[in-house]
Amino acid sequence: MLLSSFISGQGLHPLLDLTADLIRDSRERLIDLALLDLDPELRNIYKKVDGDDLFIVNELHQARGFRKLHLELARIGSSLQILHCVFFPDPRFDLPIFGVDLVAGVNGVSAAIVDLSPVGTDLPINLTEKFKLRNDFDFKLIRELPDWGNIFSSKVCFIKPASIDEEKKFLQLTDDYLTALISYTDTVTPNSFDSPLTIERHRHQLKYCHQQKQNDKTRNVLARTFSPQWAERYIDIILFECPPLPKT
Ligand code: BLA
Repeated sequence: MLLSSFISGQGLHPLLDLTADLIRDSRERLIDLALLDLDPELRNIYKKVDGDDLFIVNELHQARGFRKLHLELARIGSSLQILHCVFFPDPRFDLPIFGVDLVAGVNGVSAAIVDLSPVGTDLPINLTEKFKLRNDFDFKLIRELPDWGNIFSSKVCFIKPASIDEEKKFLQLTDDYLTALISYTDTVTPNSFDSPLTIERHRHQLKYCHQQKQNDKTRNVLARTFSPQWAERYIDIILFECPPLPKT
């Protein structure tokens, strides 16, 4: 498979393909969207293993309200496809962390999770009420969160889609969360870097990254395909890096 066709989405499971389109379209609505620098070696990763083409494609941006918008599409192993996306807020803004992870194998999507994760005790009430975010999801196969998943909100949806209709419903939910977050972002005015509120939100982002790093399923897949050292570095500097707060 050509890298160009992979980037454009061809050869991906339709739910991953449509979710990537949705994320890219939503990202375009953010103010001051700009590309973030990334080592070219980590932007497009390609490897051939036992005749299989492996790709990881990373897109990294920033925007008003967000220190890092990360979308990753990966084909790892002969049949595993992954969409990973996290919008990390600028801690000066009272915004939750948007995250979505889709894992597809030979038997379709096995894991689909989407959340707006709090960076305080709970999600901002103005966000949940104004946008009527609900959590009475109607999916057949609700999956149980692992122990490290205590970072997610009460609005988290973690399922194995049971049909194409359920895949569409999950895509709609992802759209609802992104639309709510982006509209809400425009209404938020930032605090200063040294505000106790900013420091507390930064602490929650550190915790989010720390907990996500406990996900051995991600680590094992990367370690098997590349190497344990490579996997550790990739998780630390691309997936869940959380730099210290700037002084000004
Ligand atoms: C599960 N993540 C998984 C699984 C794999 C990966 C193989 C198991 C699938 C299954 O149980 O059906 C692999 N995910 C990856 C890899 C990358 C990735 C290799 O993103 C990146 C290169 N994970 C996230 C984010 C969330 C997340 C942002 O990266 C949530 C917003 C959640 N993934 C998540 C959860 C599980 C999972 C909760 C289930 C873990 C478990 O059941 O123990």
